[in-house]
Amino acid sequence: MKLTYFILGLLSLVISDASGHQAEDGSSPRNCQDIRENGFVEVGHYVVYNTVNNTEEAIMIYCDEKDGMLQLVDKEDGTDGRSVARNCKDLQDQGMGQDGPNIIYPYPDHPESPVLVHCDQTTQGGGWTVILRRDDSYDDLTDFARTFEEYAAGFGDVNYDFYIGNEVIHALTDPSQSELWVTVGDEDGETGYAHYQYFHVAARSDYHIPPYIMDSGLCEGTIGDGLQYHNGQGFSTIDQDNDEYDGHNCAAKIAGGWWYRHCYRSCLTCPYGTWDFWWSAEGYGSVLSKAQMMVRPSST
Ligand SMILES: [Ca+2]
Repeated sequence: MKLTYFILGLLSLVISDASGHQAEDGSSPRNCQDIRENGFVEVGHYVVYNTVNNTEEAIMIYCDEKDGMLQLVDKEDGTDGRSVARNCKDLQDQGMGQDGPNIIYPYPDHPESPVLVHCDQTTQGGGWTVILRRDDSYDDLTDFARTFEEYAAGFGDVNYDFYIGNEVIHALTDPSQSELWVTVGDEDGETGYAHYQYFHVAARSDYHIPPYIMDSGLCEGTIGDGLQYHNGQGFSTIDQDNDEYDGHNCAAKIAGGWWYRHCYRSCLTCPYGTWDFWWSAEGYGSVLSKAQMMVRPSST
């Protein structure tokens, strides 16, 4: 069964990547019938395209055989058989364990809403959904001086530097327990990691409670615990001050969204080429040129 899913997973990715996904009349496949007319007859997961708000959005559906034809499967729960992969660990468990871009459905209240993410299926057994990547060696660097709403929704390109968005991070880390894997690199090529057995970002909430409160714990690795100082803090951006520094918005001065306190011991969203792009912990401190954060459901 695993092998079958793996082969079909590869097939669906081929469809999603190749120009050959277009139907004979030049349109993109919208359902299993289009897939079948494109010459695919295997049961499995396929990428099709739906028009949402006048843009084409890729979604993954499951096509089963019925009366000798590939069709959408109507499941007993009334859903149409779409993949239920809520994160990259689910994709790995379904046999779609390739590194790189893939589609997940992270929102339990909106299971029809796809999100394009980058999966790491290699590090420490894989199953990781990347939530942040910075790398100053890319040609076109993404600006991380963004508004609260931009940090909520996410920005950048999952193939390069990006922030997946606080709504997605909340969905990925709540309510079940999640692990976090942080890697950093500096100008001299030195790299290190921190593995948190616990990482959680709370809901957006209202103005009585700071939004997207972060908590983390049980850290081991080579760069120390740069998040501990920020535990329990809400998320601040250039246009929304949720830090503990009265009369001062840390994010406005530093220009990256983060869980500032008074102000920071780490900031993995801060501008490239500055001292603010920084990870500091007991026994470690470095100005960075690269950083990545990724999460997966806790295995314990
Ligand atoms: Ca403040």
